[in-house]
Amino acid sequence: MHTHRSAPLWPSRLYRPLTLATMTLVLTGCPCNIRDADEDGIDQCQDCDDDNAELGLELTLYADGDADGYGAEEGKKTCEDLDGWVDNNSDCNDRAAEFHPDAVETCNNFDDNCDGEIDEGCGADTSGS
Ligand SMILES: [Ca+2]
Ligand SMILES: [Ca+2]
Ligand SMILES: [Ca+2]
Ligand SMILES: [Ca+2]
Repeated sequence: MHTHRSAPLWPSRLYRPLTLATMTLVLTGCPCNIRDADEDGIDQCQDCDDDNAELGLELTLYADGDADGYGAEEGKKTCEDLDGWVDNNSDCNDRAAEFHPDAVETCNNFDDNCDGEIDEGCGADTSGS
């Protein structure tokens, strides 16, 4: 026994497609056609302070504890450059300036060049036994 249903399960008038404008607003969080008040070339949506041309895009900076030019993991959002902070987080050891991605790997049981491998190219693996 089968019943043929011609009506959909829910009325189609409940389904209201988003307009393009609504979607743009949802995706960007801001209608970004707003004029750049301080004329620093950054529109109001992305400008930290659209009344101050000195302040522009929001930056994500990472603390560089050992001052080797490479930051460590936790970034923070800021509108201005900060002393002791850099724009990358590629330092694998932010307490030792000799360890960073441009360092030369040496046979010292540390990952000098931050590639995730300790003493690669050092010949015999001395770990274990
Ligand atoms: Ca560092
Ligand atoms: Ca370092
Ligand atoms: Ca290494
Ligand atoms: Ca090493």
